[in-house]
Amino acid sequence: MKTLPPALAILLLIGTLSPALAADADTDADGIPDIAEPLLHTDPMNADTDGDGIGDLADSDAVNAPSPIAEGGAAATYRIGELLVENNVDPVAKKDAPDHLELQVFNDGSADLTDYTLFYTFTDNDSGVTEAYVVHPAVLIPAGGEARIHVDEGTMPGHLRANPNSIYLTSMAGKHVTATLQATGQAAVEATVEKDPGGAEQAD
Ligand SMILES: [Ca+2]
Ligand SMILES: [Ca+2]
Ligand SMILES: [Ca+2]
Repeated sequence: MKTLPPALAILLLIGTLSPALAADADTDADGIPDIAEPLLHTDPMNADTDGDGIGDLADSDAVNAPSPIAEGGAAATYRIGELLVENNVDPVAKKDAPDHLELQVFNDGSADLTDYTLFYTFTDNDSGVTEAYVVHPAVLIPAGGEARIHVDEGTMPGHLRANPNSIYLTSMAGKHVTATLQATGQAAVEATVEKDPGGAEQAD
């Protein structure tokens, strides 16, 4: 028997139980009602939550993108500095910020870095479940300088939208987190960090 993508199976179930709910709002127009996206751990505001090019409805693993990172390449002219997943600080307000993925990138090259891919993963230490996301941040990393990429509410420059139904936010377990960055033609650089158990905390 052919297995259905998880999204289709859930939609069929909801449609069977409640035809009215199945026709409910679908903000990102990906074919999955807003009310069903949390059940799939997908984002109601993103039609391709894991960024792998396959929409949430058809994606057999909608929050686990295959790695887009290529082997080899020229020596990287960039490197990852800090990789934070908790105890974030708002540098402007100098106050605690809600926990989120934050990546500091140094550009040791002579040209601004704009065309690069970020691949990040969360693995739940209790369940062993892994989520993986591909993003192409529109964040310029100046030649000889640095920039910070935030994955959170995504409303400010340098900030990308986080999936609100990710295990990063919904599981209380500790997590192993990886971030891999690659510019076209150059070797990838990777960093890892452990997130303590207790879930993602809001700022005090
Ligand atoms: Ca939707
Ligand atoms: Ca979606
Ligand atoms: Ca996808």
